[in-house]
Amino acid sequence: MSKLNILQYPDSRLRTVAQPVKVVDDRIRALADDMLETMYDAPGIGLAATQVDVHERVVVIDVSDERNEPRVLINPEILKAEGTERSQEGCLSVPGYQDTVERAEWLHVRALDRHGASFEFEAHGLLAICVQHEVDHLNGKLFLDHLSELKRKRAHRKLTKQSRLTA
Ligand code: GNR
Ligand code: NI
Repeated sequence: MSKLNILQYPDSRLRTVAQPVKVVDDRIRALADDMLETMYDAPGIGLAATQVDVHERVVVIDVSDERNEPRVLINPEILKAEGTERSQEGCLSVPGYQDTVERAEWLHVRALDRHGASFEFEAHGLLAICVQHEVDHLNGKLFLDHLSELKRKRAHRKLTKQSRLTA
């Protein structure tokens, strides 16, 4: 297992649309394990392959308090979304900035597991928020894209000032 480098805003590679995984093989399982290690180390509740510069549709999530419920979602699809809720979001690729985002509150999701088997589940609460946040990453989208233009521009100025200083 190894820890991977997390791309940071405004890196244009975060805008790449990830390709579906064709075969869930040892390479994909090793990627998922490295992503889990990277997520736990960060620490974060989710990570999309896009964030580690791999443009394939792989997501890892653990929203448990004990950090002992790793989930691997390959080719995740949101089949149904209902309701809306607003909550505070942050992102490992957008360090130092948090803001309120509106998301669906309930999801029906289908994905492949680490053996390539299809499974479905219902998500609400933090899990639903996280699934939507990670699927956005696979589509080249960031939570900042859900903010008003004014807020997005303010965030951009703050974040690019920050990365000029740490570059
Ligand atoms: O660790 C994370 N926390 C979080 C909090 C609220 C909404 C979404 C997230 S996901 C984030 C990790 C991350 O950037 N995943 O892409
Ligand atoms: Ni993120």
